Amino acid sequence: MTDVALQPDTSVEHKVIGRPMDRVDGPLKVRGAATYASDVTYPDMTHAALVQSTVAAGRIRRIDTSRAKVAPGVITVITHENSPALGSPPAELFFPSARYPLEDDRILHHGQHVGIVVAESPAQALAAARLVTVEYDETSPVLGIENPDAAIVRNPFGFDQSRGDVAAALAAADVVYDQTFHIAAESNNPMGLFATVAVWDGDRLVVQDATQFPRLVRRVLAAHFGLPEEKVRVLVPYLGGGFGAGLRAWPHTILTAVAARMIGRPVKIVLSRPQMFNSTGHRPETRQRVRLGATRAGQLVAIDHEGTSTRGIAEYNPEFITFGTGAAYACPNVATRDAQVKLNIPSPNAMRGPGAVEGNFAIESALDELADQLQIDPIELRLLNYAEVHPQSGLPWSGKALRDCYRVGAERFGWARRDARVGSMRKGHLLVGYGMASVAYEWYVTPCQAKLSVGRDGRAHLRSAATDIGTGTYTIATQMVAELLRIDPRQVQVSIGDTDLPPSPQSGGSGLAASLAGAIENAAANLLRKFDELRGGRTGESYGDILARHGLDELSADGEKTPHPEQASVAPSPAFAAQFAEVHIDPDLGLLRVARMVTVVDGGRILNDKLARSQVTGAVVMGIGMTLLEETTFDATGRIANATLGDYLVPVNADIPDLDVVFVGEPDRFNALGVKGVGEIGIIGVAAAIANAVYHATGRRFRSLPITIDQLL
Ligand code: MCN
Ligand code: MOS
Repeated sequence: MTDVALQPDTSVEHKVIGRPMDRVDGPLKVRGAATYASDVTYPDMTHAALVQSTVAAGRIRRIDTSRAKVAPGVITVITHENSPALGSPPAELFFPSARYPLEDDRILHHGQHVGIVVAESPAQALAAARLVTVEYDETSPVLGIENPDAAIVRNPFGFDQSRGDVAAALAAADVVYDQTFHIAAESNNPMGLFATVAVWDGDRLVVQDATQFPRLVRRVLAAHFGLPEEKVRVLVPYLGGGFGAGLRAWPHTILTAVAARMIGRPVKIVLSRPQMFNSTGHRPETRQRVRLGATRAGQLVAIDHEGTSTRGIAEYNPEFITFGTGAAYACPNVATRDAQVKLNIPSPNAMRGPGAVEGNFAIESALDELADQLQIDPIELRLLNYAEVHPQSGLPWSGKALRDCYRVGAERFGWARRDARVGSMRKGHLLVGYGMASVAYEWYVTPCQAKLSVGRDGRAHLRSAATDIGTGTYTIATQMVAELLRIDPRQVQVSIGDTDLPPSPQSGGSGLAASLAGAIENAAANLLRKFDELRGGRTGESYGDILARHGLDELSADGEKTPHPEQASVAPSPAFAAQFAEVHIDPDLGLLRVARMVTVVDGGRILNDKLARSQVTGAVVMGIGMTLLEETTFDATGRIANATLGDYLVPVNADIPDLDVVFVGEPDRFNALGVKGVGEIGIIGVAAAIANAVYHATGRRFRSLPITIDQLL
C-alpha cells in the first residue's frame, strides 16, 4: 500500500476501494487476540447450561430441580416455576423474537429450553442440568410439511403478487409446464458456537452475544426487561459466522440475561453443537409448485409460483420463496403465493439466501426443462425473456449487467462445447453434464449511521454499530474511509459491534456493505466540508496542520444513509449472477462430482476484490452442500436426529472443485459508492445449475434436494 500524504489533495490518484486488501483484523484473529463472546470473561463470572425438552408437544406436569439445586457449584436453577414474568417485545419486528420459553408450562418443540442451571463452572452447570427431571403431559406433535392437521398461514408476509391473467394465459399457451419441488430442512452450522455473556450493572444490562443484529437483541432485551433501549448494551466485536442464524434474539440469550439478573453476577453460556441445531434456527423444509406457459418460440406467457415453508407454532419466519419470481423475467402474466405450515419444530430462521435460494432452484430448474422441451439453448431461452426494465413497475433498473453475466460466464465455462443432447457427453466412463442458472438476488439496504473523526495525528476513526461476522466489514470500512479522506488505510481505525455506537442495521440480507457505504460517504462529505471551512483557502496543509492551527484536537462529523433522490423513477436493482456447473457422474456407483463451477456476479462496485470473491466462493460451497449433502432430519418424535457434524454432512475440501468467480457490471447508480450486496448471491443458483447439469448428463430430473447417491443409482 503506498503512503499517501495526509492531506485532502484531490489531484493525487488515491484508489483504495476495490483493492484486494487483506483483512485488517486478520492478524488479531490469527493471534487469538480477537475476543469472541465465548472468550469474554469476568472475575466473578458464572456458567450456565440449558435443560431442554425431550418431547415436542404438550405441557410440563412436574419439574423436579431438587437434586440439581444441591449439586456441587450450583448457584441457581430457573424454570417456568420461578422465572420472572417478562414484558413482550414489540410486535412489528421483522425478525420476530422467539417466545420466552419459560413463560408457562407449554412445550412447542423438542429441544425447547425448559430450564437454565447456573453454576461456578461449565462442567458443574452441565452435570447439574442432567439432574433436573421433567415429567410431561405429552400430546401428539404436529410434524411434516404435508400434515393435513397442520395449520396453514396463507400470504404470511403480505407479498403475494399478481399481474395479468395467469389462468387465461396458461389455457392459451402452446406449452404448459407443471411440476413440484421439495427441499429438505438444513442447518446453518457456523464454525463458532453461539455464546452469550450477560452482566448487570445496576439497571443497566451489558450483553456480549453471538449475533448478526445487535440492535434487534437490544430492542428485544429492553422490551423483555421493561427498560429504555439505552440501558441495554449489546457487544459483538467478532462473530464466528452466522449465515443467518444470528438474525434473531434467541431464547438462550434472554435466559442468560434473566439468570444474570436473578443471581447478581455475570453469566456465560456457550451452546453445544447439537444445541446449534435446535436453538438457533434452520432453513425450513419447503415445497413448491411451478407452472409455466410459453409459446413454441420460447416466449414466457405465464408464471405461477407457489411456495410453502415450515414454521414454528408460535413464531413466523420471513422465508420469501416466491418474492423474486415476479421481477426475474419479462412475462406479462405472473402470480406468486407463499404459505407457511405451523409445526411443532424449533423455529426455522434465515439461512444464506433465505427464500430466494429455494425459489431459484424451482424456477431455474423449470426453465431448463422448458428449454429442453422446446429445444432452445438454456441461455438463449433466458435472453428471449430478458427483463430490460422492471417487469412489474416498468421502471428502468438502477444497474443490470445480467446479459454480461451470461456472456462472460458462457465464455469462461466453454458453454459452446456443450452438446445439447442429453447423455451425449462423456469423459472415459463418466457421464458429463453442463448446466446453468440465472440469478437475481434482492438485497436489503436500510438506514444506517456513522460518525467519522480525524485527530491531530492525522488518524481517522470511524464508529458505527455495524458488525463483521466474518464478511470483512472492518476492512471495507477502512478502505472506504481511506479513499474518501484520501489517507493511508493504516491511518484508519474502525470501531463497530457495539450498540452504544451510531445505529446500524444487521449484517444480513446482504445489505450491510451498501448501508454502511451510505453512512460513511455522507459522514466523509460532512467532515471534508468542515475541514474546508477551517482551511479557509490555504493549500498544502494536512488535516493535522489544520486542526493544530485552530487549536483543535479532533474534528468529527455524523453521516447517515439517506434515500436516493431518484428513488421513485428507478427500480432498485437486485444483484445478478449466472452460475455454470460441470458434473461428472459414475453411472455404476451413482457417484456425482461437481467438476468445476463458474460464477459471474454483477455486484455493482466491488469494495474489496479479495473479500467479495471469498464471499461468493464460500456461498458456492454452501450451495454445493445444499444440493448434494445437507439435510436436517426430524424423526417421528420431532427430535432432530442428526444434530452433530458427524451425522449432518457439510462439504469438505475434497467435495469442492475449482471455483471460478468473476465480477462484471458497473457501479449501481442508485446506491452510495455504487455498491450492491454480494454476501449471499453466490449460493442462489448453485442447486439449479447442478441439477440441470445432472439432467444433461443422465436424463434424470431431480426436483428434490439433496440429490444423493442412492437416488442417482
Ligand atoms: N463486499 C464487497 N463489495 C460489495 C459488497 C460486499 O467487497 N459490493 C464484501 C465485503 O467484504 C463485505 C461482504 O462482501 O463485508 C458482505 O457484504 P454484504 O453483501 O453487504 O453482506 P452483509 O455485510 O450484510 O453480510 C451478510 C451476508 C449474509 S446475509 C450472510 S447469510 C452471510 C454472508 O454475508 N453470512 C456469512 N457472508 C458470510 N460470511 C461469513 N464469513 N460468515 C457468515 O456468517
Ligand atoms: Mo443472511 S441469511 O440474511 O444472514
